[in-house]
Amino acid sequence: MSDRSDTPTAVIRLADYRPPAWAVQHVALEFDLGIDRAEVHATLELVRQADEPIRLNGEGLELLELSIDGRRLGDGEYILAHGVLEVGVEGDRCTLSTRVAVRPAENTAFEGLYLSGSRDKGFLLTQCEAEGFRHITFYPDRPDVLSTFTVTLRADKARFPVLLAGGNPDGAGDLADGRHWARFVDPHPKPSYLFALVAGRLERISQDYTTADGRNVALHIWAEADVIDRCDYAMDSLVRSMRWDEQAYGRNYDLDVFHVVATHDFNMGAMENKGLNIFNAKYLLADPDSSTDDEYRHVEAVVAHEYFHNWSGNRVTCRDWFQLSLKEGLTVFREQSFSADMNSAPLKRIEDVALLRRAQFPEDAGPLSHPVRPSQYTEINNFYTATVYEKGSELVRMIAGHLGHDGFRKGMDLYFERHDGQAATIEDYLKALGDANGVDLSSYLAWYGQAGTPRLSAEGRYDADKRRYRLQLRQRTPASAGQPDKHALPVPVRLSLFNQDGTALPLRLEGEAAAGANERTVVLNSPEQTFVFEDVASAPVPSLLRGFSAPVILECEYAPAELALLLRHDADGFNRWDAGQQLAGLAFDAFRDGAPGGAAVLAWTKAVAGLFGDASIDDALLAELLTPPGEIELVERQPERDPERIRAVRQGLLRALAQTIGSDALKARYQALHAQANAGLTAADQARRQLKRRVLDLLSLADAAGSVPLARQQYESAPSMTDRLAALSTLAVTDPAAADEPLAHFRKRYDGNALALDKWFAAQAQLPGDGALARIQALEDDPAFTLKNPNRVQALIGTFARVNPTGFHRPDGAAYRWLADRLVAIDALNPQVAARVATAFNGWKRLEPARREAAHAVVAELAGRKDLSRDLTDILARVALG
Ligand code: B3K
Ligand code: ZN
Repeated sequence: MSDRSDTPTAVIRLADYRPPAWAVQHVALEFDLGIDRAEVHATLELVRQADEPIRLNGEGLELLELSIDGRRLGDGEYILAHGVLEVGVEGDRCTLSTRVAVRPAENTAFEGLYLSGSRDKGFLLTQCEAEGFRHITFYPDRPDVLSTFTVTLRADKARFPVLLAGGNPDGAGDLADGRHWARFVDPHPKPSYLFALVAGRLERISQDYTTADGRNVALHIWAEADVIDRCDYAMDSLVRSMRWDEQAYGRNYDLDVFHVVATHDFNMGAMENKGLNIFNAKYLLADPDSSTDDEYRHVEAVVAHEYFHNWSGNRVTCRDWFQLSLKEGLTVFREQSFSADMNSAPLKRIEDVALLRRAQFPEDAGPLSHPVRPSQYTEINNFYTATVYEKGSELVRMIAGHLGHDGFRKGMDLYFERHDGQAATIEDYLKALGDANGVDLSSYLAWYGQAGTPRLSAEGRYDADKRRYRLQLRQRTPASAGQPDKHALPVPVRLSLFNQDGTALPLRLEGEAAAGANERTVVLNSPEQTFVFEDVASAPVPSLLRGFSAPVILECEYAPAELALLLRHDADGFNRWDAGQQLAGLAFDAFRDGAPGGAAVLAWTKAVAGLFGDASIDDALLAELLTPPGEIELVERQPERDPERIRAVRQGLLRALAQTIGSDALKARYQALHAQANAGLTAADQARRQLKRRVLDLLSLADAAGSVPLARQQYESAPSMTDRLAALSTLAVTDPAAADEPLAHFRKRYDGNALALDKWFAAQAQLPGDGALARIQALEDDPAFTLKNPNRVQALIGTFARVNPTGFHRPDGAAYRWLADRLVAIDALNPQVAARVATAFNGWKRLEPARREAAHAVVAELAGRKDLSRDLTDILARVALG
C-alpha cells in the first residue's frame, strides 16, 4: 500500500520553498463509497500564479478519467510519473476534473481513505495530514494551497447509514438501489490535509452549544454502538475547551456543526480536520471501570488540543511542513495552559517538563536531533516529534513569558487577525507578536533553527564584605549533525534567592535604586553574563529557572543541603520538585559509586521522609516528590550506560527511602489512603490514588512479603481502573507468581474491551528483567494480539522497546534481533507505525560495549535493506549514524 516503487526518496529543503504555481479557488469532491472500492470525482477551479504547468500529487490512485474545461484528455496530453500528474494548459484559469478509484479495505497504512474494523461491521474514514490527500485524489497536496470544499458522499444506506464530511450540512437524500447521499459545504478555505470524511454505522451523543459571539452549534460525538456510552467525558471536555478558548483567547467556533469521531484504527492520537475531528479511541473514550486517571486527563487534553487547532492550525495554517511547530508547538502550549487551568498548574508543569526530559532531551541528544523548525526532511511523517511538539511549546512559553500575560494575548490577537485564512511562517508569528507589543522578537528565531539542548551553567559567588552575590551564567549548546557551531540564544532565567532559613529575599540588581519583588527574570543573551545582586545579608541559595523558564539543562553545583533547603522551602512548586529531582540525582551518583551512606543519599531520604510526614503537602505533589528520575533519564548519569545496573542502583535508592520512612509508616499511610478508595474523579480522589500507588511501591521494597496481600486485596476490591492496574503492576514486579491469577482474571474480564486489553499488554510489556522477552513472545500468541492495529502494536512492542530498558537492552542482543523482525513485518502493513517503533534504537551508540555492538549489528543490517518503506528507511538511516 505504501508505494515503495513509485515514490522518489528526495530530500525536501526549506531553502527550496516556492509558492504554488496554481491556486485552487474551489474544489468539489464526489465520492461513491464502498469497502473494497471507492470512486472519487474531483473538480478543481484552478487559477494560475506562475508560468508553469499544473502539477498535482497522486499516489496509489487508479486514474479513470482526466479532463480540462470539460474536454477529456488522451494519454499523450499529460504526464503521470513518480506520484505527480503534470498537465500544461494555456490561459490563467481552468476547471480540471479527475475520476479515480481507490481501495479502502486494502489500505493497511491508514493514510488516505481506509477501513476501520472488520469488513462487515467497520466504517470508512480518512487521514490526510501530512500527505494523505494524495492517496484520495489528484491535488496540489501542500498546506499553502487553500480552497473552499464542497463534498458529496454517496453510499449504500444500510451499510453506511451515517455519512459525514467537514463543513456545514448542505442537503441529503435517498437514491435508487438503496443508496443515499449527503452534501457538505465548508466556507472556510482550507488546505487538503484538513479534509475528512467518515461513513458507516455509528451512534452519536449530541449537545447544543452557543458560542460567545452567538452562533448555535450542534456538537456530535460519534462512535461504534458498543462504546458510545463512553463518550460523555469527551463531550464535557469539548464544551469546556470551547468556553476556555473564548475566554482565554477570544476565539469562537465558526461552523454550525462540530463532529468528533472515535476509531480504534489510527496511527496517532487524533486529527483536527476542519469540523470533523477524528480520534484514536484511546483519547476519546473514558469510563470509570476501564479508564485510569491519566487517561481521563489525556482525553481532556487531546480533545482540547484538537479543538484549539481550529484557530491555531486551521484558520491560520502552515505555509509548508517545516513550519509544523507553528501550529503544533503553539497548540500544545494552548492545551497545556488549558489543562493547568482545569487541574493543578504546578503538577501540570511537573508532568510536562518530565515528559520533555524523558522524550525530547534524548531525541535531541542523538542522531535524530533536529531543530524545532527542521531545515530538511525526506519523510515529513517522521517529524511529528517531541521536538516539534514539546520543545516547540516551550519556545512559545518563553515568548509568552517575555511578553507577559496581556502582551501575549495582544500578540495572539494580532496574529490571528493578520493571518486569518492564510498559510503562515514562524517569522510571521514572531512578527505579529512583536508588532502588537512594539518589541522585536526576532532573536527568538534562533531557538527555532538550532538543534540540541543548551546547557546553562550557573555559578554563584558571595562576597560577605560587600553583601553582594554575583551569579555567573553561561550557555553552551553541543554540536549536532550539520550544526557544528552553535549560537548563543536568549535564555530567560526566572530566579529567587533564599536565605538559610528558607526565606526568599527581595532582589536588587547592581545599578537599581531599590529592591523589588523576590522573584525576577534575567535574560542571558550572550554566551556568558554575570548578574550582581546587592544587599544580600548572607550566602544565598539560588532557585534558578523557576517554573522551567527555558528548555535547557541546568548545571549548577549545589551542595546536598542546599537542594534539601529548596525542597523544603521553595514556593515555586516546579522548582521544589526539581530540587528533589536534582538531589535524587546526586543520591543516585553516590549509590552508584558505592557510597550508599553518602551525604546526598542521607539528605534526599531524610528530606523526602520529612515531607512524607508533613500533612500540609498535597497528595499528588507528595507522590511526585517520592519519585526519583526514571531509569531512562538516569542513563545520563551512568557512564557505562548499563540498564541493569541503572535499575539496580535506582531500586537501591528507593529501598533506602522506603527504609528511612519505615514500613510501619508506609503501611499506615497506605491503609489510610485505601480506606478512602472510591471511583471519584475529583482532584483529591485522583491525588489519593496516585500517592497510594507510590506508597505501595515503596512498601513492596521495604517489606515485599507484607505488600503482596495488600496488592492482591487492592486488585480484588478496586473501585477504579487506576487502583486495579496499579495493584496488578506492583504485584507482577514484586511476586510474579502471585500476579498470574489476577492477570488471567483481567484478561477475561476485559476480553471485549480493546483499550483495557491494551493496558493489559502494556503492563506486562513493562515488567523488567531477563524473562521479559520470553513474556513478550508469549503475549504475541494471544489471540487478541495483531500487528495490524497500531494501538496493540504500541501497547506490546512499543512499550517493551521504549519503556522497559532492562528487558529490551538484554546483553545478548536477542531483543534487538526480535524487534528487527517485527519492524519488517509491521512496515509491510503500516510504515508510519514501524518508523515510530524503530526510534527505540535511538541512542544505541551510547550503550555499554556489548549491547552497543549487538544493537549496531541489527541497526546496520536493517538500514542496509532495500525493501523497506521510506518512513522506516529514513529513521534507520539516521539512527544508524549513531
Ligand atoms: N495534527 C495531527 C497529527 C498528524 C500526524 C501526521 N503524521 C494531530 C495533532 O497534532 O493534533
Ligand atoms: Zn496538534
